[in-house]
Amino acid sequence: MLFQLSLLVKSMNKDKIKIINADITKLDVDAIVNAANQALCGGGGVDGAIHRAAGPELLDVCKTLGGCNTGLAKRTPGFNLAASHIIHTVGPVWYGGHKNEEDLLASCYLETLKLASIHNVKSIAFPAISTGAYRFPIKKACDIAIKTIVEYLSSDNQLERVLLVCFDAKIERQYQKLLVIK
Ligand code: AR6
Repeated sequence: MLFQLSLLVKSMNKDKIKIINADITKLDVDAIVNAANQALCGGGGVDGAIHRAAGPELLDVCKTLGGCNTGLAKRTPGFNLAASHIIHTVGPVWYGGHKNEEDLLASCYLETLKLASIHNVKSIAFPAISTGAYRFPIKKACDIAIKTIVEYLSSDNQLERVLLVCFDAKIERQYQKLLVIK
């Protein structure tokens, strides 16, 4: 699996994907992705950080969106952020792998990328969705993130830069293993 992914990554335009250690709220990209909950009402982790940095208008707009199902995505403006767009996606809670969690996580990345394309986004930053409060195993989550992004990029000409934002050394190491570029 790891080997296949590495080959796949090597066969595409690798420069488009970058792994960075950063606070996602500080990034100057067209869109940042929020690992939200179904109510889209703010929370802890990256969701809390994004709401604090974007300002209270974000919650006001989120409240009008009617929530978001797991595996889907909704867009708001970035308000006080440098990013023009926030794409809120709801990752699955990990229940041991018997509740379609892997497909739902892949769907988060895919639906987010599709929505980004609709809004003409050229640069986007993803946190490691579901790997915090939702307890998705890190290796599986990183595999799914990279595989889904790489597949999407292979048929998309619009996105120029995808940042995989790490807040945790284990996640950074896992992404680095998958994106070995020699
Ligand atoms: N920048 C980048 N990544 C971050 C940041 C940040 N500022 N803060 C945390 N992370 P989590 P989930 C990383 O728990 O697992 C919320 O309460 C973090 O290290 O934010 O999808 C929501 O409202 C981890 O790798 O999201 C939901 O209820 C990753 O972001 C629930 O948590 C995701 O961790 C969603 O849980």
